[in-house]
Amino acid sequence: MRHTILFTAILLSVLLVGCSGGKLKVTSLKVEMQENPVGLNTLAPRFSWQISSTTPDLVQQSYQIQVALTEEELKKGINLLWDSGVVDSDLSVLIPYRGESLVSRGKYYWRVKVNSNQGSSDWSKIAHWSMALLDDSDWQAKWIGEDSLSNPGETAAKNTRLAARYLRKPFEANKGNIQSAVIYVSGLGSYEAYLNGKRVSEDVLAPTVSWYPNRVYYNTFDVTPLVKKGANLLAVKLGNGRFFGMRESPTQVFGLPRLLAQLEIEYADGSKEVIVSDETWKVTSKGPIVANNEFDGEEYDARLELAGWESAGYDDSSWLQADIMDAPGGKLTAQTNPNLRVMEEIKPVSITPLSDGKFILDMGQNMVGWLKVNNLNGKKDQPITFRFAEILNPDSTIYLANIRSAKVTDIYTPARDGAFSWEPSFVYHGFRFVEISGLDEEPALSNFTGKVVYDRMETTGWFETSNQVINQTFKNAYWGIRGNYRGMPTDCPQRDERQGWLGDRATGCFGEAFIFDNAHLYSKWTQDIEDSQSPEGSISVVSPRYWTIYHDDVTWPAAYFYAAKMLYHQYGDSEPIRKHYASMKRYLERVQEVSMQDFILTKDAYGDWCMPPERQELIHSQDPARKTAGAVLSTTMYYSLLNLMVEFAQLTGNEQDIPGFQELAGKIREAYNARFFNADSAKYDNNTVTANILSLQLGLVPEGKEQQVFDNIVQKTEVDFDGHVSTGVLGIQQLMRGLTQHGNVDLAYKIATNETYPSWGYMIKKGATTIWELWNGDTADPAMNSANHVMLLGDLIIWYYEDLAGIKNYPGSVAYKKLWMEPKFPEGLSHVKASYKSAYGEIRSEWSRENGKFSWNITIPGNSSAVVKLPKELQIATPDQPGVRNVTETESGIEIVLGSGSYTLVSK
Ligand code: RAM
Repeated sequence: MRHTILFTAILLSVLLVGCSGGKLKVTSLKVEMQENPVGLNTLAPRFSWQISSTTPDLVQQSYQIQVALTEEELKKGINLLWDSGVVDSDLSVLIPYRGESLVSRGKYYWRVKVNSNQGSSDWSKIAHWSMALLDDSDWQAKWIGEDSLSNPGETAAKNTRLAARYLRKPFEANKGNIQSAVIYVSGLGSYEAYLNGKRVSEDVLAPTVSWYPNRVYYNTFDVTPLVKKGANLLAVKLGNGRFFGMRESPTQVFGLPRLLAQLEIEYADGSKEVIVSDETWKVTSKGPIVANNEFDGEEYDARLELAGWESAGYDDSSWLQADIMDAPGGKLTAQTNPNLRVMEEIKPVSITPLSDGKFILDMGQNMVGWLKVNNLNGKKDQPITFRFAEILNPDSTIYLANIRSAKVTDIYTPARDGAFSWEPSFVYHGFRFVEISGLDEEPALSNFTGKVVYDRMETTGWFETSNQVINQTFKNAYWGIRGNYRGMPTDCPQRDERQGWLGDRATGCFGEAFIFDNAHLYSKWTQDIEDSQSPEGSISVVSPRYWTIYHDDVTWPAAYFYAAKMLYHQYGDSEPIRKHYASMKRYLERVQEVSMQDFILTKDAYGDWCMPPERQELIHSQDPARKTAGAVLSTTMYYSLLNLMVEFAQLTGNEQDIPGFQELAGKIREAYNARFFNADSAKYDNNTVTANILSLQLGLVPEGKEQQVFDNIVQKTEVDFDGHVSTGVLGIQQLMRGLTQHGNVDLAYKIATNETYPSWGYMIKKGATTIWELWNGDTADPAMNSANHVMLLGDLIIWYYEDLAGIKNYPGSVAYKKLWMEPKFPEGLSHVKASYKSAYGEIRSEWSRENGKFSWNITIPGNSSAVVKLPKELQIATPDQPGVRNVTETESGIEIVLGSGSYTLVSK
């Protein structure tokens, strides 16, 4: 064993970064987890902040929050709407407002002051937030649009086709000096709004998608700098988005695009003016965007440009009077998850001419967003066509077989000879390669920019090791995850699907949360799931239910519960659990009613989806020995949901439900083991790794049998699969952590670093820059081989962070208030460098183990702490430095309790 003393004499030295008395700072003020948010809809918004100092072991002892209507009052401490008083507490994350009632449109200022074991802070900087429109009666605007198909080729049938709508409204702002202007706006499917020719925000493809019959989101923007005294012009462009959806279907095509806008201006004297969407607006669909469809692409005819339409002074006399449209039906709701944005720009790496005059552009990376064209030479009336693909055929042409019916084609028709610049407004593509036709000369790389588009959110984590397969897998995951955020987590970004499939994210959402601040996205998605629930309690495995699929299965709907749990665990946000508790309970009861027989859950739809098949050309395995029975999957996962509900019931004051959940869970466990467990061989059912690992990790294995079950998992993996993964998307959710927790991190590491099929490393070997849908994505039937799906990541990212870096919540702790840091050291891995920006601040873990030397840099943010555990063979000397709270030496190793600060543990 590697226990052979690699580290003969290891000395711990705890180095404090900047030991001298550091001033206590309060930073990163957030309301509802956002800095200075605009348009909140909760009456008890929650405050968070971070504290730091250069002296270690910083702990908050009390806080005081104050809220006022103006900065001046707040500074003076007068007319406060809320003064929390000094509250003895070490909590600094998600503290709810408890002051006077908040009102529609209200703008509020707040500050916080803390007391700590290192003294008191000053008052923080002043931060603010504003409220949205809280009542339906606040709305005076009407839904408007152009209520007909009036252009050639337009259709709501099959592959839908429709031109963008352009709407405009001149207005005067003459009543005095403008104090403030706020716009509340929704445009379905997608809108772009302009005030006096300027975009009201950089957001794209707004508002966020929803199940429109139940809910419609609107956005709030402070547009004070854009409104001017005198003549003004409000203009909006409407695209189809998911409202006039991409394919004919009653759950995808809800109606023609429509706008709801209300601009509220307040003058210095307190008087108000409200500009609303109504029949006085003008509309046209005869503009340059002659078609837009997220699957099929955008067609832009520059000859139809409406120069200056978005500014005052444009002659719109030929435009139509806007039609009043029906309200889309759903509850008008202030959107609190950020919209999509262009989050990054990349440059292509090569251009290859083909013999037929076309060119192939290589972005060097499978990305999601669109292509912007810069100063490209075109010819009058000669369309230039862009087709988007993830992969090339061997002859260098683009491979479109895996895109199915999506046409993925943008077309630009120049109005004149010469250079033009352009980018689409209402579509996005998943692509690495672009085929360009219609050019007379070879373009330059500088003619193109890849715009990477996804929900605005912070990148919170980075991860690097001494192993290149792990590093590239992490990068592929990073690109795949963000490429599949579109106001909902999608399965894929390129083919004619792009839906919010639940199963793909059940465990993945947790791993993703280390890399991206996905709190808002997932809490919004849990609402989509409830909005898509059937009256009987069934959950649609695609939510929002643009594809309405109620199977009453368990493994896909489990994502609802797992995502809510993730939000609590990772961010300390218990709101989604509270909000959806009743809906989750309804679902569990429904499934019990229609699927449970003798305490076995019988219904399952997808099996252990996408396990590596016995033949490389297959999508799904046909070999019964590889497949895990549906009832095994449903029953183990249902059992885990009941256990989660026990936790959720505790958290939400629903203790009365607990005995019922526990009793049912007990009976299910018993029935499951009676039916599927062979006590002699310690094998579940047909002994697949998935059957055994789910039973083990979800807690169904009879006490005392765990080791034997685990041995079967190892045996099967090593002998039958030569140290390779054999699971689909279900087994993989527990595999890496399971192998590690039961003592075989080396096997987990082998799986993580394999380069032969099936493995993440194999995908990389075959040129993948994202994660594939299938382990055999290069050889399987193109009907289902997306090159950008994230579901096969399973618990890999969690394993990177928790087990390799040792960044993990202490049992019972949430949001990393207290960490459990016990990295594992697989043979062959010599260093790990990880960072994660938690709600308390940035956590870092960087260890290296080389030539018998061990060194570990740890950073713990202010107001949090960590229990660090290292094995005996590292022979850690008892540390005695500031910040070290406690040291316990046991038979197995050493346990050190650290307060905040930066530490280095080194061997000699
Ligand atoms: C495919 C989707 C998705 C998966 C379902 C079952 O069509 O791409 O990834 O969850 O099937």
